[in-house]
This record gives sequence, C-alpha cells and structure tokens, in this order.
Amino acid sequence: MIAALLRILLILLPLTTATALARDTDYYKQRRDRLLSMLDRREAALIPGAWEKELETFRQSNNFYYFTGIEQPNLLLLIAPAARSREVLFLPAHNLEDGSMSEAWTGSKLGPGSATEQATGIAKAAEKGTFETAFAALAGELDRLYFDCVPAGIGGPKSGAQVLLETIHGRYPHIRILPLSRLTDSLRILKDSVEIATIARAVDITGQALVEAIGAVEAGMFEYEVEAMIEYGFSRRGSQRPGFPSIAGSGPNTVTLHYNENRRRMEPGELLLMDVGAELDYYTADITRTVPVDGRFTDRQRQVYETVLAAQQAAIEVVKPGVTLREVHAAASAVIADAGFGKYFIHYTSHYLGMDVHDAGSRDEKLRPGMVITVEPGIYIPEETLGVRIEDDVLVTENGSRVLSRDVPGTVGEIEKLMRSGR
Ligand SMILES: [Mn+2]
Repeated sequence: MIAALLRILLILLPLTTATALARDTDYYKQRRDRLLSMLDRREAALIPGAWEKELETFRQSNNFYYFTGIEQPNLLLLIAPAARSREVLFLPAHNLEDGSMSEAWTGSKLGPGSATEQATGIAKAAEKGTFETAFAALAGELDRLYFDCVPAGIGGPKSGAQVLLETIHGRYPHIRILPLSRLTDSLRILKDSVEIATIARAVDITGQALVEAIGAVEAGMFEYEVEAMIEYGFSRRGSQRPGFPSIAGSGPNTVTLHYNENRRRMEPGELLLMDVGAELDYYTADITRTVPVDGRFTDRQRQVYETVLAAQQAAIEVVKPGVTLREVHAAASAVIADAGFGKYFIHYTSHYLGMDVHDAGSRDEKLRPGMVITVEPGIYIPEETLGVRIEDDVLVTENGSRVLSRDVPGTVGEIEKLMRSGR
C-alpha cells in the first residue's frame, strides 16, 4: 500500500516541480480579482516580481507572491480594468542556450503561452518584450498607476523595478504613480485560514528551535553558536530561511535593539537576548526570549525580567477586536512606568506580522479577527548593560486573542528549568 503510494508520488513529482503553485490557482485568482475590483478604469496596478541575481538564492517579492504564488524571477504582472485582458503576466521567453542563466543550468521555467495560463490561472501569459507595446496601448487611458517598488540600498545599484518605474514615469508623465501598498495593505492585514496556519507553523518551528538552543546555552559560548543552533533548528524543520537577520546579543549587546553581528563571547552572569523568526512559505514568525547565560537570573535581572513579563501580559490581555495597537502599547507602558523603568522602554510594543516581519498596517487601525501582531515590551538599561525583551506572536480572534507562541517557555521558572535540563 505504502509502496504503491510512493510510486504514484514519484510519478507525479516531475510534473509538479516546474509549474505547481503552493496553493490551487483559484486561491490567487480571488486575490487578483479583489485587487481588480479596487481599481477604476483610469487605474492600473503593475507588480514586478523579484529579479534574478547570480549566485544568490531566489526569493520572490512578497506582493508578487501574494497575487500569483509563482516563484520565478524577472516577471511582471499588470492588472488593468481597461485593458483587453484585465490581467497579464509578462515572462521572459524560454532561455535554452548555454550559459549560467540558461534553463539547463537553473532549471526549467514557465514561459509565455497557454501552458503557463493553465498552470497559473492567470488569463494571459505574454512574452516580456511585448510589455512596452501593451502598456503604450493602455497608457492614454490611465490617470494613476499603482506600482510595487522595493528600493535598492541607498547609493547602491538600482533594482530592476526602479529602472522600470523611471522609464514609465519619463515616458508617460501624465500618469500619477502611487505605491501599491495603498491597495494591498488592507488586503494583507487580514490573514485567511491558510495564512494563519502557515504563521502558526512558522511560530512552532521558531519556538522549538529556541527551546533547543536555550537548553544548550552556557557561558564561554559565542553568540554566533547560538545563532547557528537556532537557524539549524529552523532549517531541519523545513523553514526556507530566517524571516529577518537573527539577533543573539549578550551582555552589553542586549541593549542594542537591532544588534545582529553576533560575534561576542558570552560571559558568566550575563543575559542573552535572542530575537528570531523562521520563515515558512513566505510567512515569518518573530519571537524574543532573554535568558541568563549560566542558567539562573540574578535578583536584579529577575526584577527587570518580571516587570517586562507583567507588561507583556497586561498588553496581551488588552488585545481583542476594536482595540488599536496604541492601546496595547499604553497597557505595556503603564506597567513599565509604574515599576520605575519608564525611560528604559524605548520602542513600540507591537507591529503586524505576516509576509514581512514588520507587516502592513497602521497603529490606528482597529484590530479585527484574523490580524496577527507581536507583543514585545522591553527594558534596556545601558549603564547596567542589562536589556530584556520578551516577544510573542498573537492572533486576534472573535473573542479576544490567541498567543500562537504560548508553548515557548517564558516565565523565570520555565526558563531556569529548561536551562537546568540542558546541562
Ligand atoms: Mn518584532
């Protein structure tokens, strides 16, 4: 029986690798239709996918993946109510020649034509060289173009999307170009059941990797060893990559919010702050734990830690539909201020979580079921080189909230017990 199933899987495998999407084509079609319904006839949306870079692992851009599910470089998606075909995917022609970018080297790809239309559910799959003509035919009717542009680093080379944006702007100055996020933020802020399950799994992976690493931490180790253990824990559970650079900061580095060099040797008596998140199928977790390097909190560390934990619990209790992130932040801030640490809480308590670690959404938005946020108060005392942050991932539900990372040890007792068991 199992052998027969395996045989069927082996037969199916070659068929599915080149073309299959992670979900069925309708899943993405519904998203494109919603975007289409937000546009009037004088508007269009242009979404470039990520460009291919040699010797770099490809990762699709979030919005392109959100609307297509396609993991392939150098694509363009045009959605325009006034166009003959209201959704067109532009793809490079098949590259079958020799060379490092050929499909013989990089694997077979989707190309223009009906096979791609079938495989992706996108109405029209055209050769990328025809984009300019197609856009020129439409441009006269357009007032506004929503464009998704992730700028390259400051002073660095321009991204392919930037070059495209400048070309369109130069050629069609009458078209106002607006960020696509104006339309997509309101879609991406609400997670459907597939997205919630994916985030929950990314959270589980992150928590399990953290538990393993915390159990192995001891004085004398280097921060990068902790980072390596955590990221190994992600990979061996199927995470494709960390969702953001892992932070493993000890002693003085616990007070640097986005420290990610992770080169320092950890000394006895110090704290270690780990702020990490596994990415799974384009969704990331974001969890922070702070632990004593030698397994026991000092009295002072415990005092600060329990204040942060109390602030976090107060903030989580506030989370429910109708509340804003400002109110969540106020609840955490009040606890920290009452304990006399007000000036040492130097960042915001929450952000939205999803495909981006700092996902779309405003602080004034009223929470609704299906939103996922972090709750992460902290206290950072530079003169004592003592920083504590505790971060969990919280789903807003009909009645309140569910802490997706609730199984990750978080109290002083739980952490000390876990560290005793590891040695
Ligand atoms: Mn965070």
